[in-house]
Amino acid sequence: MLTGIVLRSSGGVYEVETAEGVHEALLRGRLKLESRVGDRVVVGDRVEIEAATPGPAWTIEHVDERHSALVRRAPGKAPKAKVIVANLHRVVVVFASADPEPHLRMLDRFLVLAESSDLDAVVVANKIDLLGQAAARARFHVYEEIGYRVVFTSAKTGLGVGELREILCEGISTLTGPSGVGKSSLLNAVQPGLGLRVSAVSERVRKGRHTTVTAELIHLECGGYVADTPGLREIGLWGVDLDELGLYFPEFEPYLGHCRYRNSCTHSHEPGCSVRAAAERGEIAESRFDSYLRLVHGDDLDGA
Ligand SMILES: Nc1nc2c(ncn2[C@@H]2O[C@H](COP(=O)(O)OP(=O)(O)OP(=O)(O)O)[C@@H](O)[C@H]2O)c(=O)[nH]1
Ligand SMILES: [Mg+2]
Ligand SMILES: [Zn+2]
Repeated sequence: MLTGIVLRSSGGVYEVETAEGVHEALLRGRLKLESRVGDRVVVGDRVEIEAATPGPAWTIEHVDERHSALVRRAPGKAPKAKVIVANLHRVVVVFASADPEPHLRMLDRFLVLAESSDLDAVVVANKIDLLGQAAARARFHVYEEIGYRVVFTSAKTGLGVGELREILCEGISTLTGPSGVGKSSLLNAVQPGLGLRVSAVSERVRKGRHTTVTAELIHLECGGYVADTPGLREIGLWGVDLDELGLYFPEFEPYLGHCRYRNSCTHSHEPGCSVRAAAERGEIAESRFDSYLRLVHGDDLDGA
């Protein structure tokens, strides 16, 4: 029996990194029947594998309980969870400063997803060679103001890549964000020689598909693990309750509990709402409050 971590999977075959190298393993029949949230075994899962006799194959005999997971709502009508990565420490949300234009409302949703999963979140503003430092900083300033670490990078010029590398060298991170923002390009810059596939934004519109198609976990030379994931066109939240949503906007924190309807205020229409008053005074950024309201009013929340 060997213990290891799942690096990637395709067609029911899992690549498991163990102290004795990487083995390909199949899921044991019994495990296939067990119900787990989302997929049975995903990238980042800690597993025990055993050599099947006879033959060179290995089987996954046991999957450890996950200490964390990045979970989104699976596309489709029926409410279903999809686990993107298990056992991670942080989410690195990558947006481009330009090409594609950053949709900050979507960034807010990624951040809510990270907060609700109790994961550290770092924002990366890539392609600053296209927009310039000053303009990119102005654009993402609100996130720095509310306490997120924002790293300005260019996979093309190498700017900020060292700073990103330092973050990724510790623990398990996941790069996530829309398609074409340069997630794979950044990882290729962080560790030259990785050779992850990248392709031009205009190309992919023509082909109508993403360049990275499945999540895979990369063990960096500096020690950390990082998952490259396919870009998401939309991000459906999973496991986020309406009455908890305010907790996932860190800048609301000083005002929560000061609303007239203290515990039941949804900060949308109630009189005497301390959060809305703060937004009206400009202490909470308009764009962020707007993102919040859209989540409250929308049908974006699962089970709502
Ligand atoms: N100018 C500029 N172009 C970049 C930068 N980073 C990436 N690109 C380009 O942007 C395009 C998309 O890059 P990818 O790395 O494939 O993007 P991705 O986020 O991995 O996309 P998916 O795998 O589809 O999710 C490629 O043409 C890259 O060369 C950058 O910092 N500056
Ligand atoms: Mg990619
Ligand atoms: Zn309120």
